[in-house]
Amino acid sequence: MKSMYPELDLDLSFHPIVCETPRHFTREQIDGYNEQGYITGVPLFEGSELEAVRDFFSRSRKRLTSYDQFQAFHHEIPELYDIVTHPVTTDYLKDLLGPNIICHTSQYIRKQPDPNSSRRTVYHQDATFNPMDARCALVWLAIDEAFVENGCMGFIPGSHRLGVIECEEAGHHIPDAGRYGEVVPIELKPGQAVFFSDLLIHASPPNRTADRPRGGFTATYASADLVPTLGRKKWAVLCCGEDANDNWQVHPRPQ
Ligand SMILES: O=C(O)CCC(=O)C(=O)O
Repeated sequence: MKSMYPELDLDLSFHPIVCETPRHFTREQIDGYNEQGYITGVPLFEGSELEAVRDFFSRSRKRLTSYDQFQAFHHEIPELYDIVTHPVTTDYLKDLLGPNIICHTSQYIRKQPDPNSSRRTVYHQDATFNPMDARCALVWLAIDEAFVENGCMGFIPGSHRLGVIECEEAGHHIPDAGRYGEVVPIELKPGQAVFFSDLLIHASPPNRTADRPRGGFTATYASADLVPTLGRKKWAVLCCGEDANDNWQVHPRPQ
């Protein structure tokens, strides 16, 4: 399979970012996104703001499923709403997606330390999960320090330019992903993020440390002008600008 929605006529090819005058990323970073599919080491949260974010995820552990993750609560939980709509993040995103931006998906994964762990995230492309053209940008925010031994993300640079690749039903796994290039580990300090294309092939290995949890929060963003083609509106949070064509079922900030 190539998409969860084979019945939809989706454009699942990469369209390079055209940004005449980047205001937050540098021109080199935008060119890097087009060439490699990502921009890493972006500082989003620092100081007391970072402490508050880490404290929120620490308090939210009760929400974790048996897979050590929880999904799509950013329209229900004020703290998550505030994280996905934070102006530092959305300012960067404006260079990639334009002035009107929604966030339609989010996910927190806390990889628990376990020297015997086999819990990996298999190689996949996020565009295969979405009922829309491949125009989304993901932001993966490190809640804890993320490094190779505790299961940081691994990217195959340039793989986004291949479009969607045949994958298995289970986890949308791309077998033998190594044939598409060498994996680059994305090591990050808490509060730093990596921005990446929904077509980039990525995965993360198990956390085999004894005592270093690896929490990471991913949010998926798109231009509000992108139309989700499900035959009905998909819910989203409006992060900046407007949804002028009423494409999304926009949720207000939860109280
Ligand atoms: O946090 C992880 O280890 C995996 C996240 C991921 O693959 C994704 O958000 O698409």
